[in-house]
Amino acid sequence: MTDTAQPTATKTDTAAAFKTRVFSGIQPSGGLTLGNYLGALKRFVELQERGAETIYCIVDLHAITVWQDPAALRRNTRELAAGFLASGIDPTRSILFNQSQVPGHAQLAWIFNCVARMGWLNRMTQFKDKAGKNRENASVGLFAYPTLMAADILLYHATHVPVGEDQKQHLELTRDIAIKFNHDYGVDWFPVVEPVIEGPATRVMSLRDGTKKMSKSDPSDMSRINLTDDADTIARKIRKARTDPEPLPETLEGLEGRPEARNLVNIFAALADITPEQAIRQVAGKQFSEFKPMLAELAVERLAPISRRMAELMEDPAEIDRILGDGARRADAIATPILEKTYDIVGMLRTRGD
Ligand code: ATP
Ligand code: LTN
Repeated sequence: MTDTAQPTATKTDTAAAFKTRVFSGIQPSGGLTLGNYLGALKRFVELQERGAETIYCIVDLHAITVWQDPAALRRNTRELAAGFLASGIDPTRSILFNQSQVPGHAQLAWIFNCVARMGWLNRMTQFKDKAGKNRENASVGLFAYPTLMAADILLYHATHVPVGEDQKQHLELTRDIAIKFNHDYGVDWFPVVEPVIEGPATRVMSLRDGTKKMSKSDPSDMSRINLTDDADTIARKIRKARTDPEPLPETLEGLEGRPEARNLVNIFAALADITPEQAIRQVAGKQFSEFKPMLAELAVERLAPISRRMAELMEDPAEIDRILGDGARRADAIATPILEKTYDIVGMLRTRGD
């Protein structure tokens, strides 16, 4: 794979005209959860290890669609960078940076605000969930969140986007924006992206309610495992996780209608790097009183080195800043020609000559 994404576009074969390039983002809006790790970070590392060209972004502009205290935002941005690095992202093989350091994201988002339709954004379930009952009081940014996300991806002509299940609708919108832009301007410019939503943990559920996503913004800390939780806290949260009174079934079909049990089995599978089928075979017939300590031990074994490494990295914020700065420069070098060409397609006059 090379580091250019200039399409050799032919009208007939768009997919083949673009090289594989992976892009994904995470918001620095609080601590990382086990959901973020299994649904996103762990997958990001796997793609890096497979040798794909990988670009990972800390989406600070997305974070401010809801209020963020400035000092906390700065700290969370560095802590999230530490989370990426501690999980195995190698800043020499992947590009790691924070979104606001590459101005093209906001610039392309504006163009996409003029491509996307109000009706499309009105259907976004994340907006409805996050805005809650009082929509009049939601920020305009929260409504336009998906156009900025489309810009993140298309600014690099990314072709593959690993995310958790909850982001599927936003990726469909990204495809719609690319298609409409190409159609409106009569070009074959933006690729139609492929969502990469794979593995046993695309939707890790809350430990308190197996029908709700594990979320960093859930008011109950007992609902989630944070990457920074210590061993005792992880064990206590798993011990107290909601379950049902039945022992674990022999087959995956037996988890039907048992969302909490299914969630714990899926988490076990993802942490152990096995399939849910293999996981259920290992734990079939066990009571939760036996399975939960097994799961807790595995979770501590997998997460403790990550949280230890995060703490070490946080002791040297200057090094984190250096890595993000270097990543931003490399990202910008890919983004700028794509943005310039996009402005040209749209008809923006460029006369500064610099
Ligand atoms: P919030 O829960 O506050 O909305 P979030 O953690 O969903 O925040 P992000 O930080 O932007 O939002 O998510 C980063 C990545 O983690 C995305 O790819 C998202 O799909 C994934 N992710 C988040 N929660 C889960 C989960 N419970 N299970 C699997 N993947 C998840
Ligand atoms: N909306 C995503 C975060 C995000 C993202 C992206 C993910 C912002 N831009 C581009 C993939 C590609 C979320 O998880 N809440």
